[in-house]
This record gives sequence, C-alpha cells and structure tokens, in this order.
Amino acid sequence: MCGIIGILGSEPAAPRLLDALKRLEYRGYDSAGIATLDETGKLDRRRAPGKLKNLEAELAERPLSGNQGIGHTRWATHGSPTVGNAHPHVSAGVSVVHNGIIENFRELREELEARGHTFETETDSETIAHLIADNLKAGMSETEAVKAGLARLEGAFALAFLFEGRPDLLIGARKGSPLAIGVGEGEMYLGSDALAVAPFTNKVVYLEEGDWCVLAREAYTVFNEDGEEVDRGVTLVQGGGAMVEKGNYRHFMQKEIFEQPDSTARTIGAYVNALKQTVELPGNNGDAINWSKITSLYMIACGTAHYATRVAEYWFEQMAGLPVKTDIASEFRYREPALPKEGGLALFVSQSGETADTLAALRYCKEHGLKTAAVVNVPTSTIAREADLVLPTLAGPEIGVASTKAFTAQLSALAAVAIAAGRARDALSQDEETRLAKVLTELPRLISTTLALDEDIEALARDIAKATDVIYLGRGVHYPIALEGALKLKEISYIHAEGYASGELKHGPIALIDEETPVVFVAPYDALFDKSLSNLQEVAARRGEVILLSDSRGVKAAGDAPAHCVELPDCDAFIAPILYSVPVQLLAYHVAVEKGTDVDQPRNLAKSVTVE
Ligand code: HGA
Repeated sequence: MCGIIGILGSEPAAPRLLDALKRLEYRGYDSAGIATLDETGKLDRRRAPGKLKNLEAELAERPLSGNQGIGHTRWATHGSPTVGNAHPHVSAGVSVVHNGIIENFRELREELEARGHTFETETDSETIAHLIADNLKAGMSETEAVKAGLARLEGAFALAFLFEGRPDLLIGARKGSPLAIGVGEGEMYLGSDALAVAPFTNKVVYLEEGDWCVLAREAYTVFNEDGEEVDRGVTLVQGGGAMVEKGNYRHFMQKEIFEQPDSTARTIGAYVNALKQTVELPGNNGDAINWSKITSLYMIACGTAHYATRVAEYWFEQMAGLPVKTDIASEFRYREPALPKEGGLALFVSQSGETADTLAALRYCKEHGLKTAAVVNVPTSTIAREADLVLPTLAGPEIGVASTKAFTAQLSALAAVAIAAGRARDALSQDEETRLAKVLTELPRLISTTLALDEDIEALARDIAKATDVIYLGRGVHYPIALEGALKLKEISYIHAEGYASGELKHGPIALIDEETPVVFVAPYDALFDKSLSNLQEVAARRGEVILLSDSRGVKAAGDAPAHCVELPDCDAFIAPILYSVPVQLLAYHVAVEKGTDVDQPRNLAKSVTVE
C-alpha cells in the first residue's frame, strides 16, 4: 500500500521524509522517492526501486537539501516498479505523489500529449503533474490549478503537491484514499496516516472524502469537494503504535472496511495492465499454469475465504467454461476426493497463508499430482511457498479478526484470474477482456461511493441489533455474499444468522419468518432480480422485516415492500458481488458496536487458524 508524507519544516527535510517513509513500510511497497525544494526554491528529486535502503543509498550519494518536501512509498498498480515509474512525478515545476488509481488517465494523457506534454512513465499518476502544470501555464495560481485539476480526476486518490519556487506551500487532496494533516509548531505535515507524522506532532486533522487542503508553515485551510472552506477539527492522537495505526477509526475492522478502495485498487493493479486493458497474472511464468490445458478446477479454503471461492465458482464457469468444485478445506482433506489424473488444478485461498486445513489440503493435492495455485495475502507464508503459482492479494496487514479487506482483495484477484483463464481458454474475446478489465478498475471508486452509505447503515443497525436471528438471502453470485453477510454478523455481534439461496426460501427457512426476524436481501437489479423480488414479496406478505440492498432500479422496483432499503451505486454485474460485500460488512460492524461486543477480537476466534 502506498505511503505519503509531506513536510513544511524548519530543518533539513530529506532525512525526516525518509524516516517517515520507514514508519510507513508496514503498508508494503516496491519503490520509493522524495522531492524537496532547496534554499533557492529549486525542485529536485531522488527515487529508487525496491526497499528504502536503496533510496537511502541514493540520497547518501546525491543528497537533497531544503526544509520542505514530499515522499512516497509505491505499490505499483500502473506500470512496473522501476525507478522511472517511482513517485514523485514532475512536470514543469509541479511535483506530486499519489495513492490510488486515476481511472480516466488515458483520456487525460492523450489530451495533454496533444497539448505538447511529454510523458516519462507508464503510470496513471504522472498525468496529475501534467494536468496541474497545464493549469499553471494557463495562468492559474497553484491553488486554483489544483482545484480545477481535481475536478477532472476520476477514480480514487490521496495526493500531495510541492511546487517549485513555493517553499511555504503544500497542497493535499483525498478521495477514496486516506490523508491527514499534521499540525506542528511553525511546521506543517501531510501523511497517509497518523503514523507517518507521529514523531513530529500529535495534532492531526483527518481529511474527509473529497476534501483538499492548502498548507503553509503557520496555517492550513481545508476545503470540501465544492470548494467551501470547512473545519474538520483537530484530533489529539495518543502515542503507541496500535492506537496510532487505528487513526480516527474506532476499531481496526472499521479502518479496514474503509481501506477497501485502496486495498482493491492495489490488488487489481497487480493483475490489470490499465494502459493495455489486459489481465496479466503476476508470477505466472507461462508454464506454471497453462489454463487451456486445465480440465477441472478445485477451489479449497476455509471461512470467509471459502465464500470468496464460492463467488469465483460462478466466474470461472461462466467466463472460462471451466468445471469447478469448491470445498471447505477441513472436509476436502479427509474425504478422500477422487482427483483427476491429468488436467486438474487446485486453487487455495487463505489470508494468512498458514491456515492449517488449507495447507493440509494443498499438500494432499500435490501428493496426488495436481497443479496448485494459492491466493494469499502473506507472500512469505507456507502456502505461498509450497504452491506452484502464487496469486497475491495486496490487502496489507489485516488486524481485525473478522476478515473484510482481505475478502474483497481475494475476490478482486479471483475476478482477474477468471478473466485471464477465460482468455487463455478462448472463452472470452479480447474485447470482452478489455471491457471486464475496465469494469474491474472502476471498483475502487464504487466502493468509495458505497462507503458514504455508512451513516444510513449505522441507523439500520440499531434496529437489527435487537434481533435474535437474522436471515440473509441472495441469488446466483450473490448467494455466497448472503452467506458471508450472515457469517460476519455471527462472528462479531454473536447474533444467530443464516444465509440461504433465495430460491431455497420456500423449502424450509420461510418457516422462520415472523415480525421479529429481519431478512436481508442482497439483490442488485440484475438478470435474476425479478426472481429475488418474488421472494422478497413472499417474506413481506408474512410480515417479515425486509432489508433490501440494491441499486436505484432495484429499490424502485421493490416499491414499499421492504422496511428499509440501502441504495448502492449502479455497477456492472461482474463486480457487483465485490461491491455488495461492503454494506454487509458495515451492517455487521455497526450491529456489533451497538451490542458492545469486542469487534476486533471476537470471543473464541483467532485471526490465523493454524491448528485443526
Ligand atoms: N496508481 C499509482 C499508485 C499506486 C497505489 O496507490 N498503490 O497503493 C501507481 O501505480 O503508481
């Protein structure tokens, strides 16, 4: 996950920027860079691929002077992690560091190239520097140039800008990726989290969605998306790593839910070449997995990761024409499954990469001669080391025991793998690959929009917290999301919940419907919506309390049958199950908070299940 730091200080900035980047190392990165303004206001930068020690060596050889600067650790999403693609990016005296993805960078790049700008990198981020430089050239001030530039950017971002000749100015912006101001004594800072600025100050101003800010050493101003000046208040951050890392979130789980625009962007960036709009599997050296030769796919996992495979089952069948079997690792390993002699691929999904049952299942498959692949969040884990092909999720460390951002990262990775498999098997055309790759890169922005429903979901949670049983229903690819919603609620609120396929309602669970039992429908307006609507009406007719998670068309079509509706942004059916994971997480989270349970460490549960 990228890290951002900015300093307007009173002592040499480069060593302080480097130290701050070290504090952000835990987020993971693959290159880094720093830009400063020297005593004459001249802009200069140093960048290096790989770990910070490389940047440190570069700075030792070619030091940077000046008391003001910006720094970045980069998790490449657009363009490989080379020195040339590392941030800060520059254009005519404007330098910028960026977290997130600029979705419309191709259009902007073409437009700027046509106006004479020359691009040096493959990144989406460089576009921002040129865009702002173009506005300056047109006669705008730095503040106006950024304001006008932000209005042109689509996607998710946290940004920090430094301008040549302006040693008392830093500008920051946040949309989808976090950014905070650190308020010092005659100094001012920007950081992608409070940890970055922790040694400098404990006074932090957390920017909200769409905010941008203008910093001088003695003052700062925050503006909202409409350009109105706003007061976001100062939070006094307590010392101590864990507290600081939670930022202004109450729980790690909440923080991790809100990190999902970032964590999905990073994961998708590792698979999708946004410039070519193609999917390329990281680490697949061509013969690790030859998808055209695979005749059956086994996907094996536990808990939430199992539900990720249940969603992916639809994708692999529909998009790659591949017969799929999914199984729970603890069942699979003991039931002596009949495995194919040839053409079988076993794919394992585990956040930690240490899940005991999943590891045992992997070893079983290897012994039986199957090719193996693993979707894991910890690349150094045992499962990663033992699988033939590692398919990483770039969710970053997940502290909350109930998985949230790891789940959506697993889904993002599996969605990309299904596209790659579909292409390799000639089940998808190149045009379809292009379309689906584009749709996938829209996901982080849509998650951002969905997170804005937080307060509505919190209000709804107060009602659900009174229930003793909750039913979740979904059809098709949303059936596993109903299962995951029920699991999430059980895990952290201790309310009994069940997930069912909507079509199963009348085969049993309908007997449970009464006024006391909320029924959550996960039902975007897709090809199966009408079927879900019939089920919804069956519940409403029995005075069940219906909660509908849908989009504008779904909410309209349901009329007044639901007691509550949560209206998500419209999205392509392909990414809908990833998007609809977000409200079920928020619902479980707020119900648990309302009930006062230990959200981050629910009773009896462990984060990484390394025992049977
Ligand atoms: N898209 C940018 C930034 C990537 C990022 O935010 N990763 O966490 C790039 O590829 O440089």
